[in-house]
Amino acid sequence: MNAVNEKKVAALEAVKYVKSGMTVGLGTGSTAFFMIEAIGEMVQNGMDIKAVATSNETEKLATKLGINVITLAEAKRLDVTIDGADEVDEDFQLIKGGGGALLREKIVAHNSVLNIIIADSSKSVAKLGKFKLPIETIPFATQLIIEELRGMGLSPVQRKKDDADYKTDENNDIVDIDIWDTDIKLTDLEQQLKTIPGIVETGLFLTTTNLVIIGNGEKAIVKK
Ligand code: ABF
Repeated sequence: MNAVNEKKVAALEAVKYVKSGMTVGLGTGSTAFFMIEAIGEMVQNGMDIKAVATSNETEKLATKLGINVITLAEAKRLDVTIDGADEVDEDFQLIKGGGGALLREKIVAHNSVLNIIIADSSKSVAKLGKFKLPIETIPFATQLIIEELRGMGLSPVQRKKDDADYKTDENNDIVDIDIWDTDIKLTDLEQQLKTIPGIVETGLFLTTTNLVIIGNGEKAIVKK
């Protein structure tokens, strides 16, 4: 079973948790794409939901599919958020941000009652870090932050897109770091990074997730 089908399988299982009248957080990325498509169909069939998008790309897709997209301020609290991940471990700790949406994704997750992560089987890992950890930084500080991260032995690389600096929806930079060889506890690493002025957010989602749905072949494995 290829990854695309596994993404679909996970997405279709996750949307079972969406009920009429709910306010739903819509994630970003290719797995979230299938979830948003499925919710679009549910709306076409009369389901009444409001949605908050975690990126401009997701907002565009959801609006095109006829989903009622509102702002986070209008939503206040979300009933359920469904999102992808780059890596998920057995303790539901995630690396996110490969798609550059980590800041809004973490804000939406923080304001959601139930957070569901959907992924194909390749994202399920024993240890986080094979995927480089994205860090969102304020452009004013990015170069000095890179120096400081280099001094911590984290091999920072500023993300590029078409030879220019990649910019997030908030017009910030992304710096990808290598945490594979660090033996720092992830919670301590998150704390250390967040004390560096100019680092807005990290792609470590250590405590936000309630449910993980992994597409494995034809099956959706639901982990609570
Ligand atoms: C988004 O989904 C990002 O945080 C994460 O990097 C990405 C995973 O993308 P995909 O589903 O395309 O593998 O939430």
